[in-house]
Amino acid sequence: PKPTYRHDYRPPAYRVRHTELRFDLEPGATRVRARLHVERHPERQAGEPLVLDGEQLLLTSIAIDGQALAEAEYALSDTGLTVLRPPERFLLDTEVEISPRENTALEGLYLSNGMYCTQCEAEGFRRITYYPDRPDVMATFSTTVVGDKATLPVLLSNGNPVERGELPDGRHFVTWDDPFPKPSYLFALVAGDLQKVEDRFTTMSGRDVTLQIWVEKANLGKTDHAMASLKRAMQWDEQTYGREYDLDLFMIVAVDDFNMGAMENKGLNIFNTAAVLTHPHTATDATFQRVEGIVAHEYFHNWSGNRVTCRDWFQLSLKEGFTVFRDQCFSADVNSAPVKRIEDVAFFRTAQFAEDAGPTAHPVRPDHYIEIGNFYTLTIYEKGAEVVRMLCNLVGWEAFRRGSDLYFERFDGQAVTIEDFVDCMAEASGLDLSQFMLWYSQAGTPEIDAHGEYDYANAEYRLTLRQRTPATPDQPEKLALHIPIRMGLVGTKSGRDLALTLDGKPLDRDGVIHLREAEQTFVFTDVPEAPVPSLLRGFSAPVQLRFPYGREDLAFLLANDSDGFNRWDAGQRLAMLALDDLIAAHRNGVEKVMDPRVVEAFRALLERGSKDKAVMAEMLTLPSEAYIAEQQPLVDVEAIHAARTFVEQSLAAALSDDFLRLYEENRSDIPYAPTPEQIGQRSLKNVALSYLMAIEDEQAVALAHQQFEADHNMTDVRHALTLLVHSSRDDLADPALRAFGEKWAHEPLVMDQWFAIQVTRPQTDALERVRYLMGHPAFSLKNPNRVRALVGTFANQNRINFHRTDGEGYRLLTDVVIELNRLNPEIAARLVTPLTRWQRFDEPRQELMKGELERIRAEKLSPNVYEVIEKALA
Ligand code: B3K
Ligand code: ZN
Repeated sequence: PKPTYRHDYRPPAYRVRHTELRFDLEPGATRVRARLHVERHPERQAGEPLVLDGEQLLLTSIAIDGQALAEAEYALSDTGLTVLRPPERFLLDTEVEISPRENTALEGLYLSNGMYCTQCEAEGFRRITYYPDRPDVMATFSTTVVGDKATLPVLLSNGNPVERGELPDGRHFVTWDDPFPKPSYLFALVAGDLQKVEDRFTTMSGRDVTLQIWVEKANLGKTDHAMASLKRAMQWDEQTYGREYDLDLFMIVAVDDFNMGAMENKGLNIFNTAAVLTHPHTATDATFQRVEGIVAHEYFHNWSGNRVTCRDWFQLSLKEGFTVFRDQCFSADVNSAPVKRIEDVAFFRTAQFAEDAGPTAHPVRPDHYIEIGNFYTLTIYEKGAEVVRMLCNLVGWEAFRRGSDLYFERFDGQAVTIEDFVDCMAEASGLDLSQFMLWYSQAGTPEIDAHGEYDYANAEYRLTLRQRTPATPDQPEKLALHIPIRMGLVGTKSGRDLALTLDGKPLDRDGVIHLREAEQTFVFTDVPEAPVPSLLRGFSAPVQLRFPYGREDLAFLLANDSDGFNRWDAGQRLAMLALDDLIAAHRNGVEKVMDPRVVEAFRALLERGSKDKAVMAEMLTLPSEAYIAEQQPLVDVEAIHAARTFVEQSLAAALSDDFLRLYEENRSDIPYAPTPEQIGQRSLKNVALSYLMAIEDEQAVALAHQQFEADHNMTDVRHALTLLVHSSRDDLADPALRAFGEKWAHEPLVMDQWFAIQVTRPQTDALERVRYLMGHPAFSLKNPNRVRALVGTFANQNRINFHRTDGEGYRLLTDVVIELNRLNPEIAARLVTPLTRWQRFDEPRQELMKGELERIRAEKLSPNVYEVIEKALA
């Protein structure tokens, strides 16, 4: 497979004005007839060939303006069809045959549990018909779906239904018109035995929109939260961005087999059941919140993605970074804003930092790819969102909103670039954003080394910042970035933020300094008392910032920082210092001793309490093993696990009365609701229970058991079950697991949780369980949710067992990746990720991991897996 380069972009030679499709649905042989209204691009010469993409299609007829083409007039290959000398303007008719039943890659048209559905982004449409399958070709679509009326009573596509009728042989049809020009990646079709839940929304200009969520009958009771989230999102986008919905109908469909969370097809969003269905007894608080965020994300794409789309796939972050930023702000507004930020940053610093430091690191706007399906990454999505957030903070919300209005007005109906977006922001704010553009082209996580000095005699504080971005694959040298750093100086006497004067002027209200050079010193004057600096407040830039804080400084910030995010971060940094010592002790075989200052800081935190219980729960949560690993020069899996367990147990032993009180205070019998208050309360209670169970005394065991048996809601049941299953006592684990598994055998999404809980057990039998459960009737390698729950969870979240020194964890993952390379390359290429991070581990593990990567390389590989393996072994 050959790479595609960003610099090779050329506008298409031909445009498609209108696309007419007709599907005759049959599992093994679906007929697709396409009529494309084609015309030459005005800027391109006459007589150029028309290049259409097409894969795994059987062409049965082709004609131009009603005239069948002779064989010499076109050329067919594995990847497409070329019409050699087309006229200026013409109708192209093709007919192909495809097999949805054989489609296990879940790209294009496939069957999921008896229903037909599509996934076209990025390049799935070429598995449906011959087409210029690129986002800068935008056409209106008219789609007729024909199917068996008994088994496929519901036939859906984009836009509005305009005609329906009966056909011979028990078949029927519906025709859909989508009046908005769209690229092929936003096309969708769904057909099956589905039921709908309906609601309405009136837009700000008075359009009455019908909202429908389509599900299998058994899931009818699980759509309330998604529907409520959709209405909230529609209203939020009107109020916040002035964007309203543009069709009379908005549909969501839930499907079992889906590679991603969801897809923003125009007027017909298709969702993974895991990203849309909820019920208090089957879904946890985290799932409720995830559903809310994804429903909003896909809805927001209607403007940031659909009305204005990407010129080419290198611009993917144009729609994804902006839309993730929009959904993050939405979730922050309708829930606890500080907790949303803490959760997002904790995840980002673990997973995106790891991506940026590994062999698949790439810029927010890549320069080349082999398989675009491999670029739906944390860098494109989450780092892209951080870059948009920095833009918003740099220009201020008002200018950002003006820039956004300008962008949507100027480019409505077009396929554009990241420059087009940033130019609107520059124009609306009058700021020069040229240095800022480096955030889009440079890969890697910038590292900032900071140090400060207080000059008592002159009442000055000098802060020196040095930035450096490490080399990444094919980017050895990096330039200095424009990095906004929000900060404060907290007076050690007053415990308050001191007024900041920089260069004789008060620093702006937000307290942002701009680092633009490799090294810069900022001199703050009129600093009346010695301060502790609070840097990178709210995680104002996606960087790794180091400052030589002492433990007293961190305990002080944990207690006094006015920025909630940095209060949390101070606690994390404090825990990290203690963990570092314990990791060293473990490695050197020295007895571990708990740092009393950490215990005292936690005690003070527990005594102070907090209004926002969810924030409190976050503050009491230790950094994850994955985050700790990310902070180490070389990952010592056992030492990290031992150190973290030791800290948890030490805190539990020293503060068990406080945790017990916290648990009791936050118990509640009121009926479940996914409100921020209830969610915060449950998190805090469950954090307390985790600490209590860390020492597994009789009382803790009894509480966990009671909570499991009470069966009040899935959040509490799942948490209790996890603690029982992860405890050292199989007499607790086995019966609880059995009861849960039997009760939920008919609910695939709950069985996913049952799988995940077992395979994250720290006990040494975890790996054997994975192998055993792969034979469980509820498991299937063909369903991405099952694969993620069982194999993905094991490889990513059970670090001590996945990294077993006998290499069995690596072997297991490799076996699965090899199978999936044939069945579903997109999922295979994602699943292999942990093995690609081999550089981070000790020699023997490196050898084992590379050996497994070589075993994969020896297979006949899909482009997806090929690209990842080549990078990992480069
Ligand atoms: N745009 C889709 C991504 C689908 C890509 C699959 N290869 C989901 C989203 O970001 O909303
Ligand atoms: Zn998206």
